[in-house]
Amino acid sequence: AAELPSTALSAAGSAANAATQLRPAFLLTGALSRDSQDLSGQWTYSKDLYRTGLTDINGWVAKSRMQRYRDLDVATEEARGTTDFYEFDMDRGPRIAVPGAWNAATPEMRYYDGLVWFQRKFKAPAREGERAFLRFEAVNYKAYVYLNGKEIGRHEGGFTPFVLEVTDALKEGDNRLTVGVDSTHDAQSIPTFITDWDLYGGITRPVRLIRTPATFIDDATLTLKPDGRIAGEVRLQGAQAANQAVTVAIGALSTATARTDANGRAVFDIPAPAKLERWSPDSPKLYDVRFSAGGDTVRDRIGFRTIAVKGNQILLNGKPLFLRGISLHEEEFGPNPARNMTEQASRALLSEIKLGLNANYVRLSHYPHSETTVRLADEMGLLVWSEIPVYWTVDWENPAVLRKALAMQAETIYRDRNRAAVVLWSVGNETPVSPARTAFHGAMADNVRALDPTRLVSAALLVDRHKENGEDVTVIKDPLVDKLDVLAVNTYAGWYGNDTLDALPTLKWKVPADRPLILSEFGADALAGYRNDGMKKFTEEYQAQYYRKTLAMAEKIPTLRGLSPWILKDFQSPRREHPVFQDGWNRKGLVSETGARKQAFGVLSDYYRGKAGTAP
Ligand code: GCB
Repeated sequence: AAELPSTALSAAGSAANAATQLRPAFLLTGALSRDSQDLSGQWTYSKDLYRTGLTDINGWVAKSRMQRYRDLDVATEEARGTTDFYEFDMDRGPRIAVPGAWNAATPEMRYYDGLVWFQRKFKAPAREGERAFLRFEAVNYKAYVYLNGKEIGRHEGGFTPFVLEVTDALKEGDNRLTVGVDSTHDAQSIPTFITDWDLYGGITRPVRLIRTPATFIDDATLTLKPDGRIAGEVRLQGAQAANQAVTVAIGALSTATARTDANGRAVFDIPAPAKLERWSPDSPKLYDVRFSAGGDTVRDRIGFRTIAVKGNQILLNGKPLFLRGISLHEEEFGPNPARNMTEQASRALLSEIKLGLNANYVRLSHYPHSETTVRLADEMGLLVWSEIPVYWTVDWENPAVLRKALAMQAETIYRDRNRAAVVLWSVGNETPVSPARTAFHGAMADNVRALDPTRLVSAALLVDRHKENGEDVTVIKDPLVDKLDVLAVNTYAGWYGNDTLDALPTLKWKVPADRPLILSEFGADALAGYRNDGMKKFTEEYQAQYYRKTLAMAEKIPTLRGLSPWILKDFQSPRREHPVFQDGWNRKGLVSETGARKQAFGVLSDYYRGKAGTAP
């Protein structure tokens, strides 16, 4: 979906069809193993709050004097004494580190929400017969990409990668890359303009210039089948893509060859390797895999495991599993975060989860996290729940919005489907039940299954609490459950309501007996260091006791197969403006934004230590 999605797709449309339509023109899934030029570093930027660089108000404003993407050096033009007039100069603009959100660039940029132009120059030596692509790992939220003054493509969606071919636009020597980034969210964006986290703007993840041979491997994937065989698919693009021999080598385990069809697609069905070591959180074995075809090779490190649901059990490699997890937003460190997920930051967060909390699972909320994080989860042994930000309210009736959601889902699945860690695709979070919303999510669930039948589908649902014969009963009243493999609910009894904490273990849960359930969220705010035994909200004591009581409640749900409480770290949220306790931060973290562990951290860590190794 390198283009802004435009064609409407009816919610009733065939999912398999949708899956084919949703394949982006280029994926370059093996990008990280390829010959590439990292365009990270200092770029210049120019604010454009009125979007003058993009709009021409009936010719009233001469657009050319505002077009930041023009291939010219304004200072040189001025020195030449031109009569043309420019109201920008990208070369002399302020500097900013890419990747990274602009919010940390200067105090005035912290709350800037709108269009910003970014530019950098780079040299690209000509390479005969090769193709060139720009791969953006994420631009939040819309991107308008120009190379040497020419529009190369656009993209919508702040957390997924996109690839644009630049073979013809690239020049020998200096190239001028300009990217307009619009962070504005509206009623038709995903997410919309209301969330409970900070909507950062900018080129938030790395950008690379990638070279490939004329015919190249665009996509290559392997999965372990339930019978122990390994299924694979490789897609070539280019003039020589048809009828090519493709080879895959899985470490020293196995080598297989297949030929591409007329569309450049080769499929593999590899006999069960005798000595396959399966991937699991306890033993996150990854194999070095090499795919080659013609003159092209891509590498990946792939783990092999199965995931399934049987009755109300979740089975990993055929064995019942309890998901000892936590929810996670991307890193926000200190008072002026830029949300740039470095490998070091990601490793520190995942270590705190795996080693500090004794967890085997992480909910990567509420959007696809960086590729670095998902790859580290593979390497370190943490199962992953992955979601796209179809969150709270979305314009359910609008086919164009559905199409955006499906495209975003497809980009996520194509990016991560070689990651053994990822076991659950979620199609939504806390969306109020209505027929239009259920049809929307249903289409998403069908789309996920068409794109990836090997993983489980879930959604974080709202619960319904009512009195039944004098008892306080919690149920899931949501027709979407029919579309899900694993039920998941967010519950905040004891925090947002008036429940006393002692009441929590007495609440009755009436949930389907034949389906696994996860508590995808529960949590309470605490300001790190605020201590008081009087069980006041926002104290560490209250949060710790809330965890004890909620865990006692959870123990009584017979189909409970996992937990991902809300949340590892305090995170910025413009909705949270209590001046004493919040000050712009959601305080439900088990650690503060600077990493200080609160009392509840120990409660959950002890609980998970006790649970480790015990099947439900
Ligand atoms: C939720 C949302 C999450 C919020 C959390 C809260 O249910 O899914 O994004 O941050 O509650 O703190 O209220």
